[in-house]
Amino acid sequence: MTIEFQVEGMSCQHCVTAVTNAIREHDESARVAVDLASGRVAVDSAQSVEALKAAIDDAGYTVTGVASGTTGGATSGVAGGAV
Ligand SMILES: [Cu+2]
Repeated sequence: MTIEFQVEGMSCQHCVTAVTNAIREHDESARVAVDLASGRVAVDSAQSVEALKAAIDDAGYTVTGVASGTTGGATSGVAGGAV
């Protein structure tokens, strides 16, 4: 499942690496794609949204939004809500 997080506080490549590593610590096989400009972190993982959000939080960044199940582009199900 692909989960998209909106993350605040990432400002450079170091932050991208920190967030990526934090997620990988929870799920070695997770695929992580970070768009620094928009602050979006797309994670393809079997882990729960809560666990992934906690990993990002623990790395020192703030998750301001979550959208899951967005494969194919159309947002459906739980989107944009507070977690
Ligand atoms: Cu940085």
